Amino acid sequence: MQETVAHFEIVRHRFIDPGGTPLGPLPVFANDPETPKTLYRALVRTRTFDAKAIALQRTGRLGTYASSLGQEAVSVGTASAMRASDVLLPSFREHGAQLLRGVTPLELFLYWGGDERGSDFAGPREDFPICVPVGSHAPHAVGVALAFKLRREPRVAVCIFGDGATSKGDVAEALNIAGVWHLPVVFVVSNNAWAISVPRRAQTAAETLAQKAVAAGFAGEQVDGNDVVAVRAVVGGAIERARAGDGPGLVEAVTYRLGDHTTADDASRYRDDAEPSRHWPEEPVARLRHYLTAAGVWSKTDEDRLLHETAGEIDAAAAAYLATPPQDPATIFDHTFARMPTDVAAQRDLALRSEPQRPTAGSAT
Ligand SMILES: Cc1ncc(C[n+]2csc(CCOP(=O)(O)OP(=O)(O)O)c2C)c(N)n1
Ligand SMILES: [Mg+2]
Repeated sequence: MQETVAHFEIVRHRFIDPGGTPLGPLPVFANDPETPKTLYRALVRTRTFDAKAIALQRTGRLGTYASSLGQEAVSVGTASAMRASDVLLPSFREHGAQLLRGVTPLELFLYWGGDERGSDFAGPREDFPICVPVGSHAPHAVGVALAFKLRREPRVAVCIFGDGATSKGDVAEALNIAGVWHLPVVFVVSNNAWAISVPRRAQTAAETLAQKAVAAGFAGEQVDGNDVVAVRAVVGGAIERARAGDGPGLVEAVTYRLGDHTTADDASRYRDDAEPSRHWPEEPVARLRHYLTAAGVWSKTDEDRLLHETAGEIDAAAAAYLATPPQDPATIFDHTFARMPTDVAAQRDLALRSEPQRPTAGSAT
């Protein structure tokens, strides 16, 4: 005798096609055109920040930087679905989420310029700093969610990481215990098809990354990660279920990394240039602009004004960053050890004898 003891299926959600055409009724929040317009402004602001960061790095004025080109909708859709009191745990490509949460462009420039004061956010004080060690913030998200549960606070921890991170033990363990403890945490996988030079198909034999949640005992679903309306709706649904006590959720946002992995990478060495060209027509910014234009709520004047204002804001932040005196190099040494080991003390002396400088090339993420 045999019987099927478990079933699962993974659904992919999409509301607006790559040409900007709605595929059916949109989520209720999109009824008021101000909401998609706000999402659009956030997408453009993110892309503008990104371009400026790359320009600064290319001219030796920023450290290594991880571009979010093409992935802005994952960040913006996710952050727009959160309450201010929720906690974001980003990896290193979620500039759009951080900016929408109230981290300033100046703080982000400082961080990517190697100045840790950039992680001391004036706005979202409880959001976590950028996490470069891949997937290592997933267990932290579980800890945050456990605290919320123990304190009976109606808050949700939202953790974003990449497709590559889903192969890490940290992520598998985090998903597992989040399921066991039924915690208010939502994991968003920004599946951009690559983990540096490792393609998605070499990352796991699983058909989807969303089904990794099924193994941990909770729901996983996919969303078109270049459709910001869909990301907001689907991640928002998972967040509100978590807030209501229904346990964790996982959303695999299927997107594409249009740029290099970081400014320290040259993707043409391992990726056929034809591949990003194929994905450009699906990118999220033009998609939403086409939707807004066709809906008659966005004009060329609106677009010109937005580009002008956003460039002004980001240029001013870049100027403020460049005008910020570098942190005293002694601070690197002074806050790590209660009692300074002698070899570190010698390094400290050496560092203090050289002129403080902005990094021209940071270490690769
Ligand atoms: C623990 C750890 N191992 C290796 C690295 C080097 N590294 C940086 S990003 C990356 C790939 C991450 O891929 P993915 O999770 O898909 O995120 P993406 O970069 O595509 O956004 C690797 C291996 C790291 N930062 N941390
Ligand atoms: Mg990736």
